[in-house]
Amino acid sequence: MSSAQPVSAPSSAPIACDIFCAVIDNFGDIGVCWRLARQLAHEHGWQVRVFVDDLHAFQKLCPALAPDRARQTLDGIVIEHWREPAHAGETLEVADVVIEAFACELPPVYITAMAGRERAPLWLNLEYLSAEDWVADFHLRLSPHPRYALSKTFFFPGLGPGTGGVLKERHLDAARAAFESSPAARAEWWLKATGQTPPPASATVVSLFAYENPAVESLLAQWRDGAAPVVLLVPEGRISGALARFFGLPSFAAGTRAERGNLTAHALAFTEQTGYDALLWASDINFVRGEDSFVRAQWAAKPFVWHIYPQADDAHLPKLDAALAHYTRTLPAAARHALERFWHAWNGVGQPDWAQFQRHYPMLKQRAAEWAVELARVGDLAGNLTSFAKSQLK
Ligand code: TRH
Repeated sequence: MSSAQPVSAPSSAPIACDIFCAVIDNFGDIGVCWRLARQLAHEHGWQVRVFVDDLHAFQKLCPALAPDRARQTLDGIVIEHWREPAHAGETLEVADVVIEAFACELPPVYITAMAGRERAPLWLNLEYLSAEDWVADFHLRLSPHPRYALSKTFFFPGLGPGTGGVLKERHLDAARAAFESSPAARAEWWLKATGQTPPPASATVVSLFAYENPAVESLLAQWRDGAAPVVLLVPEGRISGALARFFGLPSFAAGTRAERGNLTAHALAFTEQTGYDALLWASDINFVRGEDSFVRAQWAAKPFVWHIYPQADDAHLPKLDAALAHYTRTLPAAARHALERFWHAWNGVGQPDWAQFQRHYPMLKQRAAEWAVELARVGDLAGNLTSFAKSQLK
């Protein structure tokens, strides 16, 4: 767990910030909130408190957390177990900046206290990430409260100019460069994650973090029967059952290693959040899902395949295409189509064609590196959020 010191100490008292997070499912809600909390505290010197309703999901990302404690401090951040919708901590000290993550609805008692505060806090609704064009128009729009003299500002993450951007720690590129340039770091990572030495350069290393996916069986078979070796790294989770079925095993729990034809697969333990990036750096291609791992794959600057969070009525498909439009913008048509087809197949439309995807690998790799530079121009979300907050709190 990092314990970085604030790099830019604020000139006066630190800005106090409360983040409210309701875990809908999986790890993305708390994953995004915890990453943001750490950046606000460690990079911007804010005094952060996180209210979260599911400490068990949180503990998976942050094993140092005690899931039975109502209040604790970790990494300089106060964590409150948000036990019921009305709960708002022992005291009603309203922060300067209040972040309502993903429209989770603040406790009514807290909103009343916000309205009663001598100076109204800055109230931000942090939205889910979408790459769609409308996001830039809605970013920073205000929504006045129907009863109180309070307004909520919509803060939209995004992949394009005029949006809030996505989270990126200041140290991230340096950490990646250090890992990638150190054979010792790589060897140490492989030993810890798989108990093995790193595979030879002739193997394609693939990390696989996904929801249950009907396309996985076909893909596993293509890897098994392919001309070149594939080494698959699978953190324990929702896709593990499909791996077990494919290999005829009772389970595919952490520590399992299985081999068929040209495919070797390792089941990995789910690591704490700060350890996840190294898995992306150690791989040639990353399968990611949801929101936070999708962003991390972009910063890893390797070709990746996104399993988007499925929504009713296929509402997620335009979002998938909007992300593809950004990511593939400068790719030649053949490589762009191969990537589009593969992403679509991985999200239920068509069949994945690994050989076609692989053919364009060098081009996709180059684009992944360029895209990471382009995306960084939108600015880091925590930095964009703190600049906005400072402009409002002046
Ligand atoms: O877990 P996700 O699917 O999360 C979500 C939720 O479903 C949420 O409700 C939805 O709205 C959102 O997606 C869009 O995927 P995500 O966002 O990638 O979060 C996973 C987190 O888990 C991320 O912070 C990385 C972390 N992680 C680890 O800490 N260790 C690991 O070993 C792995 C594989 C992931």
